[in-house]
Amino acid sequence: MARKRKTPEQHSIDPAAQQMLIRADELGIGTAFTRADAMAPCNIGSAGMCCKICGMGPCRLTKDGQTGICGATIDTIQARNLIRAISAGAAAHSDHGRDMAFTLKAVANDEAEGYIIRDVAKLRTIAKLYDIPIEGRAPKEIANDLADLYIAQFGQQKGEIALLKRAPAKRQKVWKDTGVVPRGVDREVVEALHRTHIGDDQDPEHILQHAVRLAIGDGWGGSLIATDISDILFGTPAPVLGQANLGVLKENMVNVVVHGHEPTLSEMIVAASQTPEIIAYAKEAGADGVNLSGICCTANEILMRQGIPAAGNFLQQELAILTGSVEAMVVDVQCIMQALVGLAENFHTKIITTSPKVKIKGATHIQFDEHHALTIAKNILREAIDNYKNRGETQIPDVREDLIPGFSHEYINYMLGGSYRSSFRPLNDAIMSGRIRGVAAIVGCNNPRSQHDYLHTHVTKELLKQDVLIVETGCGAIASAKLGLLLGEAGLDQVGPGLREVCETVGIPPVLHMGSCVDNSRILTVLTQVVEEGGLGDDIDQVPAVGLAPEWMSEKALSIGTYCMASGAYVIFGGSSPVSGMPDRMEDSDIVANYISKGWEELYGGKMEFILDPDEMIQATLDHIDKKRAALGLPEYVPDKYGRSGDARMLEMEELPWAERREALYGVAAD
Ligand code: NFS
Repeated sequence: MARKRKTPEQHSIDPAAQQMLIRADELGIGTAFTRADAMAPCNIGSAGMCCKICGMGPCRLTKDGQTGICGATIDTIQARNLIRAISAGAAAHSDHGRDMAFTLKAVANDEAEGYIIRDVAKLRTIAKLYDIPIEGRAPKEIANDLADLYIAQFGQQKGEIALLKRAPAKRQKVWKDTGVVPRGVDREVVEALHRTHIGDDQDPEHILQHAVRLAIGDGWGGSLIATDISDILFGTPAPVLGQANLGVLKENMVNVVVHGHEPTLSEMIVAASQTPEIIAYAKEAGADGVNLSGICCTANEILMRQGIPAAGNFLQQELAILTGSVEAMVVDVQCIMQALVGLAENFHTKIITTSPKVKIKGATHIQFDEHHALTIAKNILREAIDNYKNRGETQIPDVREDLIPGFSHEYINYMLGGSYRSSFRPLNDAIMSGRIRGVAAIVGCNNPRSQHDYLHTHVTKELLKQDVLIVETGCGAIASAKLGLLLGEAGLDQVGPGLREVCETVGIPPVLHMGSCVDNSRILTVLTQVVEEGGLGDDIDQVPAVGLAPEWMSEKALSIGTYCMASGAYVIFGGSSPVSGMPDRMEDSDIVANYISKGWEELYGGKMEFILDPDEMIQATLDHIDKKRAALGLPEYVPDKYGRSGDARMLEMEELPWAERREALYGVAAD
C-alpha cells in the first residue's frame, strides 16, 4: 500500500522550507522529506532489537524471551547497539577536536598559512589550567605546549584525560567512584568496539557503564578540546548580528554555502571571500561579489564569530540547492546528505568535498590542507565564481530573520557584571529567587520523521512562558533563530514576566545561542561555573536544569546526551527511542530503557529518557526543575511573582504624571 504523502505544511513549519518543497514537487525532485514519506522505518531496528554484529545473523528479536543465535538477549543487543551509536558520535566529535589540535600545533610552528592566534587571553587562561608556563612566553610557545598536551589526550593509554579537572570536584569523585574516568579519548572508543564484538561483554549494564566512560571522553575531552582551540584560533564568540534562513541567499551575488562542521576551512573561506582579488574576480564574472552562508554547524561556527548568515539547518541543505542560486556547496565532515550530488545535477550547483575523510561519488573534490588553507580557499571560491554563468532560473524565498548569536560562557560571565565584576552571581540569584525558574538546553538535529522545526520551537516557546532560560546549540538554535527568538526585543513578548525582567535588565535575548554541537561543551562549563558560584548546590546534578534534543537523529546527539547525563543532567530526547524494545513487553522488564533512566540516576544523578509527546517533554522538564528547586530549599516558583520592576514598570510609569510616578518609584507622597 502506498504511504500517504504529507503536504509541505505538514513537513515543515518554516515558510521558506515550505516554498522550496512546493518547488521540488513542481520540478519532480525528491528530498529527505519525501523519501521519509516513502520509506517506513524498520520497527525492529529502530527499537534496537536487530543484531547484525556477526555473520550468523542478522538476528531479529520480535518475541519476548527470544534470543539471537549466540544466545544474546534483547537487552544485550540493545545495549550493544546503543554503545556503538554513542561511540560513533563520540568519535566524530573527537576526531574534529583532534584536527583542531593539529591545526593549533601547525599554527604554533608557523606551518599554517593564513591562521593566527586570535584569542591570546583564552590561550593563556586555558594553558594555566594545566600548569603550562605562560609568563614571559610568546603565544606560539604556549600554543605549542597546549597543542602537544591536547594531542596526547587522544592516544593516552593510562591515567585520566587532563580536561576532567575542569568539572566540579564532586562530579570528578562520582566518576572515580563509579569507575567511568576515561583514560584516553581513542582508547575508550576502541574498547567499545572490542566489547561489542561477538562473544565479548554481554552484561547490558556493564556495557552501558563503558558507554558513559567513552561519552565523558567526548564531552570533557574531544568536544571541549575542539571548542577551546576554535576559540583560541578564531576568537571567543561574543554577540554579533546575524541572519538566518534561505532568504540570506542573494540573486546578484555568487552564493557559496559552507556545510558541515569544522571551522578551519570555513573561516579561511570567509577570509578569502573578502580579499580584493576574489571580489574583483567575482565582478569580472558579472556578480556583485561573493555571498557566503552556512548550513548545520559550520553555519553556527562562522555565524557566532563573524556574523556570516545561516542559510538553514540540517533539513535545509537540499532546499538551499533547490533555490537554483547556489554556485557551490562546500562540505567538510558530518551531516552531509549523499543525496546532495544527485539533487545538484538538476541545477548548476557544484558540490565540493574537501575533507580527506569524506568523498561523495559525483562531487568535485578539492582537498583541504591547513598548511595551505588560504590558497585552497581561494581556489574553491574561483571554482564557484566560474560557475556563476551557468546559473538558470532561481527562486529564493524572501524569508529571513535577524538574530544575535555568540553567547560563549566567557561572554555570559562578562555580560552579567561587566569587566570589573564579571560573575555568574546575578544568574544564580535570579534562579534562587525564582525570577528564572530553571535552565533548559535545547539542542540537536532535525529529523524528517517529525515536522521540521516544530518540536524545537514548540518546546522552546512553552518553556519560555514558564520563565525557563533557554540555551541552544546546533540545528535547534537555527530553528529558534528563524522564528525570531534569538533577538532580545522580538522574543521578549513571548516570555514569562520574571525571565523577561532579567533579559531586559541584562540586555539579552531569552534564548542564548551558544554555538555548534561540539560547543555543548560550553554548556558543561556554564553549569560548572554556576555550581562554583554557589547557592545552587555543589554539583551539576543539583542545578535546576534539563537538556532536550527534541528532533534528534544523529549518533552524535546520543553521545552528547550521554555525557550530559554523566555530568548530572536530566536529558530528554524526542522522537523514537533506540531502546524501546518490544511493544507488548512489560515496562519493568525493559532493562536498558530502565537502566539509562532510573539506573543511571542512582549512579550519576542524571538520567536519559525518550519522550514522544512534546507536551509530556515540557511537563517532565518543569517537574524536574521544580524537584531540583525543592531539593535545594529554594522558594517555590510562583508565575506572577515578578515582572513589576525593570523596564516593564518604567514603561508603564512613563504614562503617569510626575507626582504619581515619584510616589510609585520612591514612596514619596505627592505634595
Ligand atoms: Ni549536531 Fe551539527 Fe545538526 Fe544534528 Fe548535524 S549539524 S553536530 S548532528 S543535524 S544538530
